[in-house]
Amino acid sequence: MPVKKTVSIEELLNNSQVKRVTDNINQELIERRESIPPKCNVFRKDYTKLIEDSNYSFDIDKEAREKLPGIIENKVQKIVDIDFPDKSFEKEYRKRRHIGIVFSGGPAPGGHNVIAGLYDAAKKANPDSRIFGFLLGPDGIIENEAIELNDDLVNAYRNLGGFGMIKTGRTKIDTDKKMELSRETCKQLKLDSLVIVGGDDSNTNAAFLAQEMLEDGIQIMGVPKTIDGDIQVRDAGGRVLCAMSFGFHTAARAFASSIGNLCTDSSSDVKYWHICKVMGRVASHLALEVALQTHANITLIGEDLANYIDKSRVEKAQRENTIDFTAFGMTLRHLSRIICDGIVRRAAAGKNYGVIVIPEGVLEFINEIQVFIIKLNTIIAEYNKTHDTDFHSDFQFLEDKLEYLRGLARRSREDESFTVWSTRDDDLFNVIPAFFQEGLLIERDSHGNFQFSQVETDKVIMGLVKDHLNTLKEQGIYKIGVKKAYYKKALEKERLDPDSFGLVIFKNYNDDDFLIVKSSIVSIKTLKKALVIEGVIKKNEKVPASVEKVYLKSVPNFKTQVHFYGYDGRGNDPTQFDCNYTYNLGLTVFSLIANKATGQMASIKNLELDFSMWEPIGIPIAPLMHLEERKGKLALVLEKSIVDVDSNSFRVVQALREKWLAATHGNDNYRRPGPIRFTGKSEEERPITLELNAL
Ligand code: FBP
Repeated sequence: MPVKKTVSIEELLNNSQVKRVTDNINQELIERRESIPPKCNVFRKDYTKLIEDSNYSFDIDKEAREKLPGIIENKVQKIVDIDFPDKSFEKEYRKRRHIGIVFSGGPAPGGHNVIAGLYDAAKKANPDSRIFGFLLGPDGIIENEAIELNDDLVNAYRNLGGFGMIKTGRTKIDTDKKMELSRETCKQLKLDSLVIVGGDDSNTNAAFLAQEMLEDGIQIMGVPKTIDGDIQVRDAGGRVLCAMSFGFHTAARAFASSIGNLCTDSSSDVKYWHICKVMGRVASHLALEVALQTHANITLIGEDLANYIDKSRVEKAQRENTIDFTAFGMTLRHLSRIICDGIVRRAAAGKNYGVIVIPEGVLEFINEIQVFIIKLNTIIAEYNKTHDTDFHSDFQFLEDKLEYLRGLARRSREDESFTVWSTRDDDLFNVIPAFFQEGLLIERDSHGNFQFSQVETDKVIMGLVKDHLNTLKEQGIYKIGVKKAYYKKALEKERLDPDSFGLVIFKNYNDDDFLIVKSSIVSIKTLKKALVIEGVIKKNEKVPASVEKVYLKSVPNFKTQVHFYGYDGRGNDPTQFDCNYTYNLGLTVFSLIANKATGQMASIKNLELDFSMWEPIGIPIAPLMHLEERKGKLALVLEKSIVDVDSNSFRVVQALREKWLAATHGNDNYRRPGPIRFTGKSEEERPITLELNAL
């Protein structure tokens, strides 16, 4: 026998094939880095100018007018190209600039292309212009931690996901001190302009910085980023100015690709319900898009639950001449009942498996939970303000926090005017499972937002679902339908008469193809009892093996697999749509800068249409601001856009819900979105919600 020579590990690692397959650089990466997204028509020429479009109007908040006087009169700006600029325009456009850019908040696929678009446009206008990337988010501005971007760095990240080039952070520039330090940094770097790529809070920050730095002549621009898809801007007349933040499409497609695979797996081994929590701090846009992409059996949409009215309760109250306030808005208990109903109906059709999509922010729309969140936000903010310390550092353990709340409840008994935490609140809070109490009390993020991604929303809901399913099982309501043909074959094999047994065991023996065991039969004992009473077997006889086997097939075992889709999709490399969208947002930002705008957010209209119809614009941020409760007090912020239950996309999902639940004998109606592809014709073009809503 020939002796096999073992190669040394050094030799192995030096082997060219080993080197090739273990290299960090693979083909997909090479293709992504080399690809330059197409430019919108207006950017094909060397110069662009801005035209104010006064057709758009906004309902301006009084507070915004007072706080942001320098930018409140900003208008929507349409970007148009120019062939022959005059000398002074050309000089201004091509002047040597220092531009800073920062990522703020959670990563969203496409951010690097915003930088690439801005960098390409700025360097094209003047190769001596310098672009600085602030490191680790707004902290980089406050602490003057920045790097100068160059070709190598920008080229290394073209069309790639994440915010790895300069990283990100969630710090908010929300104090005079931080504002002053930021201004200092901008002056030290001699910045002409600063671009903030972020969500609603970061664009809010951009507006305040724009106002603050107006007299320094430093222009501040925002770029709408967030996978949550909740920056959607319309004017007062409802005309769409920004249909979707960037990163949404990629994240939704990434989630849908994995959840679509779960639909395939689930309908193959037919034994699991897959519970998929998907990101979206508040709004359910991502869950809605996932529903459209995958046709999962059950998708909860928070905004839909908030609108829920229990008609039977309303009618009962009307009959009694009273008002039942608890009839408005969904409760956790009722929600679990709705999910159970879907599970039980599918089981009856022989499908004790499926896929449920739960948006991470769903609890925000459950009235009873919302009340707790608001109350606890206020309590924590009040505590921090009065004690000038941090609630979470002072009360590190759950028991300490609960004790503090108990103290507040006692205070409410002594002082009628103290209503923020009553004895009733305390009692209700104490019946919540400890892990959920802990979840509701977790540290708020730096913007004072409740961090839904840290709460096991799915565990809360599914805990109730499991409990109720057990009850339904005991009551003989939750049963798996057994195919009649299978039943007959099994009994005939044992030479038994299927009809005489069937009429005793099943409630629908003569009417259906899927047989449901009678609700009175919940064990082998009760099965035998029924057969004996009807005289099909004798008292001293055993239940025939085939009958027992069929019965056991009808007994459901509710098995779940729990998944969280969030950070994975957020880190995905961008879809073609997001690559093109973000690169052109970068070009848009430069056009706004070169045309002396400030306090504007870059946007592209007509995203739902063919690329040739995309229209870059600047949206004034200040007129979009309104007052909202943050950290226990009212603050001017950009409004988050939640799912509109009157929108086409929601109405379509609502109308197809029953079909996708597929609680019938036929096949499931899953859709296979497949993976995100960078190249190839089959790549999905744009979010389905976007297309539907634009119809
Ligand atoms: P942004 O709004 O900053 O883009 O972040 C959105 C998000 O991904 C949410 O979907 C999620 O709830 C949250 O960030 C998670 O935050 P963190 O990254 O701090 O865990």
